[in-house]
Amino acid sequence: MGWFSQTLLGVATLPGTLLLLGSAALPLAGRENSTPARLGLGYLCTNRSVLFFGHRGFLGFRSLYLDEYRDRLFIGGKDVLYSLLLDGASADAKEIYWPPRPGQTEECFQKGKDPETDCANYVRVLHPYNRTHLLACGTGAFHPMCTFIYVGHRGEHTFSLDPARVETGRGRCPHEPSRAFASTVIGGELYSGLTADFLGRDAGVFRSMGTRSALRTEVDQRLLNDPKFVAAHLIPDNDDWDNDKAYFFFTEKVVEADSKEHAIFSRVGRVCVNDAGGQRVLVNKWSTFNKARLVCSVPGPGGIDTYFDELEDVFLLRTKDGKSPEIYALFSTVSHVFQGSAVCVYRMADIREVFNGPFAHRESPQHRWGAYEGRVPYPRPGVCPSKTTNQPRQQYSSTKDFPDEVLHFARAHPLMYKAVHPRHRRPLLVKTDLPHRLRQLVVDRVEAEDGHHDILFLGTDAGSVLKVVVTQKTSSAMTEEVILEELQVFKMPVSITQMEISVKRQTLYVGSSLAMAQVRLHQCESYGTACAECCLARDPYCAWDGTACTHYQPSGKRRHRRQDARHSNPVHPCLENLTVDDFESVEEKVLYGAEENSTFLECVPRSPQASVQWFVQRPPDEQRDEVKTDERILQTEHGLLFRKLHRHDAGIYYCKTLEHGFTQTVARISLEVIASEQLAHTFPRGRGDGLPHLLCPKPRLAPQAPKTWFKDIMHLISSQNLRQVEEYCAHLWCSSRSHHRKSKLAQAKLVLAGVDVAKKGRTAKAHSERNRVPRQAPAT
Ligand SMILES: *[C@@H]1O[C@H](CO)[C@@H](O)[C@H](O)[C@H]1NC(C)=O
Ligand SMILES: *[C@@H]1O[C@H](CO)[C@@H](O)[C@H](O)[C@H]1NC(C)=O
Ligand SMILES: *[C@@H]1O[C@H](CO)[C@@H](O)[C@H](O)[C@H]1NC(C)=O
Ligand SMILES: CC(=O)N[C@H]1CO[C@H](CO)[C@@H](O)[C@@H]1O
Repeated sequence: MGWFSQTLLGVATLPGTLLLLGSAALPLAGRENSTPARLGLGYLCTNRSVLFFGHRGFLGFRSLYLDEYRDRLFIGGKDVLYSLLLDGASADAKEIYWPPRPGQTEECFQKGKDPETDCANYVRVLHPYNRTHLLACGTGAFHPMCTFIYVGHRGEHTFSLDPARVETGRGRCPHEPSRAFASTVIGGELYSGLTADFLGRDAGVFRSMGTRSALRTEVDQRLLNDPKFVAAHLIPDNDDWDNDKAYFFFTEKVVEADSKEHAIFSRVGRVCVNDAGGQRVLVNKWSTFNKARLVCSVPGPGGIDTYFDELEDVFLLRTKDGKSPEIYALFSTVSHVFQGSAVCVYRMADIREVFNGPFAHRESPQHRWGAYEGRVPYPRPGVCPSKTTNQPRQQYSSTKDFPDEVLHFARAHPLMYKAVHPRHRRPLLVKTDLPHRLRQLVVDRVEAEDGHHDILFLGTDAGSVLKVVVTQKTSSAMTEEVILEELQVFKMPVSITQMEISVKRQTLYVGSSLAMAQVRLHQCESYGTACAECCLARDPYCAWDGTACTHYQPSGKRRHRRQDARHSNPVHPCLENLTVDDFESVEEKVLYGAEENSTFLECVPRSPQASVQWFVQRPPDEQRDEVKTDERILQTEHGLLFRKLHRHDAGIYYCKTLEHGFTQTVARISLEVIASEQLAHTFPRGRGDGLPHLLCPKPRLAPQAPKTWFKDIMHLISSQNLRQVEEYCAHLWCSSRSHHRKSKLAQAKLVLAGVDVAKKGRTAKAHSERNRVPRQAPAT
């Protein structure tokens, strides 16, 4: 047991509308015409991802630490911890069983918690602690506990827990298995933002472990009002360690809003790492805590902005010096009007400027909030004690030396007056009318032929990950984004709760409560076998190397790489191979249709932006004519549907796609029409009233498909739900692989050849379709 390679299904439908910045719905000045998203889809049944369910088949995944130094992946789950070698086989996984302490499960149950879901030890904290140990904390059946895990030095694979060294986890780890919280280890101390009591009311920012006395925020709604913590990070200010600060990203209920419109705001809060609390005031409490609002909004008509106030996730794109990471934040709306998500990017310089700016102030709860304009005591609250504050005349070497006046002011003015606005004052990405919510965000900055691109991986609450490339237009601050892929990582529609990226390994680690998945960042060969297709995919990870679409490495030796992520214009990079008379270049498939019955010639372009044209050649005629459609012959998104086949429909059908001047024949189908008289002989009575038919396109490696029945397909098509057809096919192909020997039924003459058109991977989630797949031919 351990890692399971699994099918990764591309999803056929375009996932919602991508609003380019300032689209019609949310207009912005100076917008450019939007380019529709192009989906580059993975193969139908390839194993691009590998799943780990743990040794008991259910992981209860809660935490993850990717250790690129030791080349290991540490996972915290329900009563369990794992250590996996990143390059090793699953057999190498080491496990530590870590259940609640004796008696805790019963106590948890007696206090009215659910024994199945709550009364276990969910490992929620997993951080590197020092050179040999990790810090791990678990909920301990609503009785949090922490311990150190010995993981050894680099090159070793040891993994052990000393049960004698388990200590309390209160203020370090939540009681609940799933309540939002954030933590990080800085200098052997744990910084955490959470609710620290059984009832989930005592919210605060805590510091514990290490040798200094523990600190926390005071219980005061002005400081934190029902917060939901999302992330915690150390971000140094400058080279002086004394100025190091821990930043917390969270949402909370609003106290300062003058209007009642927004009940929740997103915040960035920070404390000095060397905060020691006050001497007479704020004893063992933070004396340097400040917070500011994080704004992510889109200007709308009539000056009414659309706000994305619910912070979902934060990703730090680290710079070399570590002081100015770019902060990518994923938000969703809590508005009743529409559902949507947005990604905003913040610069540390802007965040610091807000913290250096005026404090928010109001005389009394009846007054309005304004900027504090009086005298601010020295050292200014929020400033860390350092060489600057520790001058011969004013010796403030610790927050314990700060005058009471400073601490009183700090306590009364935790909030900054100005809000932090994102780069360019607008989101990088806005997505609305999505079928599911975006929960997690990871960013990879990729060097490509034409400069760098930000690739966003967005984890949904439906087990999938969207891969989106955001490109800065050279001429302006405008951005353009393209959804490259939607990867269905988990078959069940579970929420993705954590994602980590290894650029070194070109792998994404995706966690949901069920399992943990490793997913390759790219699969360039899936974009097709032509230069133009590779370029049209616009995936900065991929480029045409002269013979195939392969992973692009900027340092690679190959000179003549062709790629165009910025413009999606294949004409430029793939000039010589554009206009090809390739009518005969694809393999011909034979399809039999019964006269007077309906039949379907499938052809799905690899890109939804391509337009499709059908041509037919009716022997002995040499000429290819464009197929004329009418109410009998319909051109659908997925192919040509003959509602009632005539004898004269027989011929060779060509499906050609056109995109950005790039034309390509993607299917060549020879349609033979079986006359009604003939048909009566071929089908013995009782074999069904339909024509066995393979509508589903065959993936490359798939074996012969089991027999499916035309009736089922027609039923699905007539239900107007082509997505169902996709799902049906996905299930058919992905589930039939192991059974294929048996299913090589003596194929009757009329079991028709599959239409092996270019439908690579263009399929959908199969999970919900289990019950719909007929095991046998339907009875008549
Ligand atoms: C799936 O991955 C495994 C391990 O990487 C490999 O051995 C196997 O051949 C792959 N299967 C396919 C169909 O690519
Ligand atoms: C790491 O921390 C643990 C727990 O405090 C301690 O036992 C161990 O000696 C430390 N190791 C090093 C190398 O400092
Ligand atoms: C064009 O096609 C030729 C022959 O098929 C091939 O050798 C060459 O590499 C192709 N060039 C590009 C840019 O795709
Ligand atoms: C599947 C289907 O529509 N089958 C029909 C084919 O045509 C014959 C008569 O021409 C019908 O009896 C079948 O039901």
